[in-house]
Order: sequence, then C-alpha cells, then structure tokens
Amino acid sequence: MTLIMGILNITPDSFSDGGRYLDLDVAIGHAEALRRAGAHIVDVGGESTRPGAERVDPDVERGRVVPVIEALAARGVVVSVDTMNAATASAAVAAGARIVNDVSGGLADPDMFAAVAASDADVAIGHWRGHSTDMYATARYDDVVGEVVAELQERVSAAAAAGIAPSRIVLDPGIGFGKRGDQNWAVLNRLDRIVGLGKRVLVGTSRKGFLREAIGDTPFGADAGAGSPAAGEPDLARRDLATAVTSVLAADAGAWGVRVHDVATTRDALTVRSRWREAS
Ligand code: PMM
Repeated sequence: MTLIMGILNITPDSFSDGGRYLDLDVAIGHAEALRRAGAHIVDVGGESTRPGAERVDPDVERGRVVPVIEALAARGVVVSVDTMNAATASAAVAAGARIVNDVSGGLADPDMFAAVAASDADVAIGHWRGHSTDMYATARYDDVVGEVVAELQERVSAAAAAGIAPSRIVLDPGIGFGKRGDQNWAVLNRLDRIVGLGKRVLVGTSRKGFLREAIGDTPFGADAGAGSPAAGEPDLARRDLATAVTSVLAADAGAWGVRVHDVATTRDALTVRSRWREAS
C-alpha cells in the first residue's frame, strides 16, 4: 500500500495553501480533514520552500509547528515535520513528530543529522542543491538521473556517519528543488533508480510548477460552470488531478509514499490502481 502524506503548511506564503492554517484550531481542523480523507501521515511545515521564498526565523517556525504537532500527536495522528532546521526538528520530535522531513537532506543545517540521530524519528532526505532564493541556479546537470541518485547516496552516507540507522531513512527525489520542468520528468521517469537504492521512497509532486507547465493553468473551459475558478486564477483541480496521476505512477514505480495537498483525489486514484493491480 502506498502511504499518503497530507500537507499542512502553517505559513503565510506557501504557494497553494499558504496563510489559511496559521490559527491553531483551523490547522487542527484541516489536519483532521486530511486524515478523514485518507492521509496516513500529516506533514506539518512552518517555512515555505516555494521558489524565491524568504527564510523564516527558526523561533518563528518552531512557534508555528510545535503547538500543532502536540495537538495532533495527542489525537493519535502520525505527524512528520517539514523543516530544514535541526532545532525545529528536535522540538517537533519532542512534541510527538515521528518523521523529520528535510527537503535539504541535511545540507541546510549541519546539525540536522546529529539531531535526528539523537532521536528515534525517521528522516526523509530530499535531493536538494540550495535554498529557494536561487533554486534554479543549481539546475545544471549532465545526467540528471545519475547525479540525483549519486547525491542521494552521498546524503545516505552522511546520515549513516552521523549515527542514523539505515532503516530510518526515507529518500525523496526533491521534485522542483534545483530542477527545471524536464529534469523533474526525467527523474520521475527513472524513479526505479532511486527505489533501487533500497530505502523507502517518498515523492512530492503536488501542485508543482512542472505540472502546470505540462497541462496549463487555466480553467477547463469557458463553460466550466459554477464553482470553477475565476479568469486568471489557477485551476487547482487540474493540478490535483495531475498530482493524482503522478501518485499512481509513483506507486507503480515502487514509491512508499506520496506527499499531496488534495488527499481525497489521490486516495481515489490509488484505490483504483490497487483494484487494477490486485484483481485476479
Ligand atoms: N515539497 C515541498 C515541501 N516539502 N517535502 C518532501 N518530502 N518532498 C517534497 O517534494 C516537498 C516537501 C514544497 O511544496 P509545498 O510548498 O506545496 O509544501
């Protein structure tokens, strides 16, 4: 079974759901809705990683995520914390987070792997080449798949050297991080190479720019009807559908989990895939 990680961004500026969940009760309500929709894990983040985003003070980040994580863990929700800061990771684990989700794979904060090693949390290591402010400056590859695989392997070695047991490591190709549209597709096309590293693999494509580049970003048609986005507004339903398709393809390639905003659509897509695959 492919696990669904539902996204809860407690930030004023994340690109697709930002600003809505800064209030504690609202955040908890959304997490409960993610769980009802089928999320196995709720990923709580207090710093946006969208291209061009400003860094957030770690104290501000901690203040955003810790109360939410405490409340969710008390309700029995499996929580991951989306952070690049070791201090935030430690505080989040103390508050009940079971997975540290570091899109930078320990590169942004040199203390991250030691903090994880000192805890009993799992760690998701993303492929990353630098902060969002210069996200695409690093998107230069001779062999994008080979380089992503090699750089992930290097991070696994660093995590192991810090004392993190191999079984606690999850790998993530870091879709959209230091990669342009076609480079993301190339990595997804060879997701089997990352799965072949023998770790659980997590894939985050949800609502990302490379999907918009592929399918467009306008409503389905002028007669799309009531409830369709206004002219000029992005049609998130289209990106959520595209996300659900990538979830199915990631599952086929052996992914352990997918990180999504719209849990229900991806859950339905994964259920249909299971019926197809498991019928006899
Ligand atoms: N992408 C974002 C944030 N966190 N975590 C993992 N493990 N993988 C990702 O691809 C990933 C992530 C950026 O997206 P958002 O701003 O919608 O949360």
